[in-house]
Formats: sequence, C-alpha cells, structure tokens
Amino acid sequence: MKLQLTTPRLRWPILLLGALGGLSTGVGGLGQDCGENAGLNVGDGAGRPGEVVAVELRGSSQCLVAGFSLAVGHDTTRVELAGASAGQFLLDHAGSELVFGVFPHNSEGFAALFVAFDLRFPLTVPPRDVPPDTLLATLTYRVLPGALPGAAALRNEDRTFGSPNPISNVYIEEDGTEIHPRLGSGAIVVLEPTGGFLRADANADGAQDLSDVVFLLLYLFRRGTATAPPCLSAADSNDDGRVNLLDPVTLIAVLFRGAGPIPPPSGACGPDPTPDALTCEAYGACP
Ligand SMILES: [Ca+2]
Ligand SMILES: [Ca+2]
Repeated sequence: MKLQLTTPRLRWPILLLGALGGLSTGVGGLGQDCGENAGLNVGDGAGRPGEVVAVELRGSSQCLVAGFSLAVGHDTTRVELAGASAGQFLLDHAGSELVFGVFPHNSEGFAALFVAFDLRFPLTVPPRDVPPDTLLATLTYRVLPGALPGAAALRNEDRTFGSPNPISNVYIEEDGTEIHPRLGSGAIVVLEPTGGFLRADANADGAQDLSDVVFLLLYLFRRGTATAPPCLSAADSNDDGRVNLLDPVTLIAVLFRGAGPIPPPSGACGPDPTPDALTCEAYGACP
C-alpha cells in the first residue's frame, strides 16, 4: 500500500491505522447521534485445559463505518489467543478487499483486532451500518495446560488498552471520525480437567491414527525442536510406562497389521489403569 498524504480519500485509513497505533486524532465525539447505540461486545466460552474455545465478537453501529479496531485483555497465565476469523457479515460486505489483522497479546495481555473494509486504492468498498448484534468475528482462545479453574475475564471495558502504544476500541467513519461504542467484556470459564485420555493418541486430537505415528517419530528423533506430546500417558501406546520407539511401532502394528488391541483407555476416554511415572499435563480431546 502506498500512502500519499496529500490525497483526501486517504484520510480515514490513515486515521484507522492511527487508532490502532494509539495516535490521537482529536476528531472523535463529534455529531455522534447515529453512534449512540453502537456496541462492541465480547462473548463467553468455556473449556478445559488444552482445549480451544471459540468466543464471539458482536457489534452494531447505525453510523456508516469503514472499519474498527479493538483490544481485549486476558489472563495470559490461563488462556492465550489462538486466532481469529472474520464473521460472514464482513466477508459478504468487503469480500477480497477485507483487511483483517490479528495481533497476539502484548506484555500486558492485550490482543488486538484491526478491521478495515478496504485499504487498497482506489477504495471500492463503501462504508455501511452494522445491524444490531452482528457477528463480526470469532476469537479462538486456547486454555493453557494447568490453568486454574474458574472465570478468566476477557476485558473489553475501556476506550484504549495497553501502553506505550494503546489501541483504541472504536469504529471509524469514512472521514476518520471515531465512533465510541458501548463495550462489553466476556469471559472464558476454565473447567476442571477430566484427567482422562485415549492411549496412542500422541498428538491429543481425539483420534488414534497415522498422524500420531508421525508426531511420535518427530518427537523421538528431533528432541528439542519437535512438539512434545501434551499427554505423555497417551503417547505411551504400549502402556509400558515409557515413551520410546516401541510406541509408534505398536500403533503401526495395530493400524496396518491387525495387531492389538491398544491397552486401555483406548475404545473410550478414561484414566490410566496402570500407574506409572508418565504425566498427562493436557489432553483436551476427552469431554
Ligand atoms: Ca491423534
Ligand atoms: Ca511405551
């Protein structure tokens, strides 16, 4: 994108970027009758350690807007932002011009979203209103292993968040005017871990298949660089209390040579019936 500061049509995208970067425009709050009922609300979710939880971001604006920016604070010891996807409303309106930026949390635990209908010149996507309770985006959070049970707040309660470069929680009109919506916080309820798992599901995705063999081989032969099994008890395919080459070999024999069965818990989630020193820090595939 080329920024040409002398072109009037470039004003709002620059101000939108300014809002994201915390640059004060000084034009907010003017003539905002249409903005009285504007809102940006973060929803709720629930999940166990290791699980990914979807949280809805819903909004509304009677003013015609060209985008918005938003920062949501969270407890980084319990959850982390895993990603975000644009709602159908944004996709339908802006199509391939949509700019949908997701920024991981900063040192204060504020993750940010930056949305513009169009930043490619000449601008072709017009500003528009946002009907009440429109799904703008889905935020996905991962509940961290060992997260304490209870509600972890998703803080969306002030006009700007973070420092030294605060992010404004605003809609932006085409001329750069900020619309200040009512902000609503959400929460992720961290549930007690069940402690159950499926044996041989080394990658903890709920299925015992070839991907677990590959996952284990990478882990065993690239120690230090490959991802470790989140639940070592599940990675112990033959239930001998150790995770080594025999475990992918055991699973290969079951999958391709009719060997088996895999020692329990295998057909259904459950605890390890043969106590050993292996740990299971996170396994989110069992309800
Ligand atoms: Ca698996
Ligand atoms: Ca083993």
